[in-house]
Amino acid sequence: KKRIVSGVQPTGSIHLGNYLGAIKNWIAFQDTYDTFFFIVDLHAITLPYDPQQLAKATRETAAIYLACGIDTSKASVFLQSNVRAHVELMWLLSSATPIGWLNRMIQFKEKSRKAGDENVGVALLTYPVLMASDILLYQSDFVPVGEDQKQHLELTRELAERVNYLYGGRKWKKLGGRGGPIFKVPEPLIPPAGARVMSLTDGLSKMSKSSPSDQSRINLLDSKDMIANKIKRCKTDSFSCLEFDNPERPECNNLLSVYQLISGKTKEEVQLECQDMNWGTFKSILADALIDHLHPIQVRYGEIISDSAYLDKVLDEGANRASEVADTTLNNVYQAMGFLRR
Ligand code: AQP
Repeated sequence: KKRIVSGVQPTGSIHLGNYLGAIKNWIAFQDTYDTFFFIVDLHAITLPYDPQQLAKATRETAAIYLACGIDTSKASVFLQSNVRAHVELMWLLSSATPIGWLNRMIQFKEKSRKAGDENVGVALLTYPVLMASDILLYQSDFVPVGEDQKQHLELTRELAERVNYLYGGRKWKKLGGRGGPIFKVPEPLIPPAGARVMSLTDGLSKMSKSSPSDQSRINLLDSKDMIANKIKRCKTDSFSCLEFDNPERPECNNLLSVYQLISGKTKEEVQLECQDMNWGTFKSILADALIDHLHPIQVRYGEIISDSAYLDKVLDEGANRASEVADTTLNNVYQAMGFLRR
């Protein structure tokens, strides 16, 4: 089976964008691929954060994965920080990463500009090296990536090739290794069109955990009333019918796309069903569809989060399974780079 790894940061509450753009796709992947889904808690400390919030969000995110339908008999679910190899490999990879590669990262430039110099730690710059470690440890074939992570995956690929060139092949064989490439070079898996969910208050920016306005997103755990209220108040326009793909109507395109993804209908079906509706009618249909879709997830979430022994057991087992694969890769890298092992 080909392998896929992916994760979400526990930096806030999981929203509809994380669900439609990532977690929901994972459910389909777990039947076809060998899947590793982790909660990327180590990435969540690259900007100033509250430790209590991190602990809470980490458990919540794990419970949400399971509530959404990640099946631990098929997928490995674990916390990134529970598999020590992630940080260890990161150090080894850092030595092979030219600093210029990191300085060029758009996300670093944007986030550091926003955060201000005082708040920018070294980890914000080296974040892509940890991400490379997350992926390369598992010899992943594919990594699902949104637009904003494409540049980081490209760096991962370049780094894999560089390490293979510097330390792999005959040089590694001379050190007692099997020779050949150390890392598999992963391919991006571009998610289905329409999976970029935009803010409810501005159709041109993406729905995001870090937006200060809770009105801008539907959180997966929002109550029925909150969902209805957010959809009722979300930004629309004054055109008379509803349509996809009109660049002058980003909010309309976004809300129709969300309805399409949540209802499981095709774009054509949604277009036909909704084109003559006014905003009031459509909004109430959309709110109901969201509430109906999220309700069973929220019920399962309630059961899982209140059973901490179960959640701990799942995460323990996931970390053990992941460590087996990760440690094999890590030991190979140590050997190829010339370290003597106990
Ligand atoms: N709006 C979105 N539409 C579709 N997919 C999205 N993802 C995030 N936002 C949307 C996808 O969710 C996965 C996990 O993302 P992450 O936790 O690594 O952080 P992020 O991409 O930076 O997402 P957020 O929630 O918007 O966080 P902040 O506010 O910190 O930037 C990824 O697969 C991502 O593509």
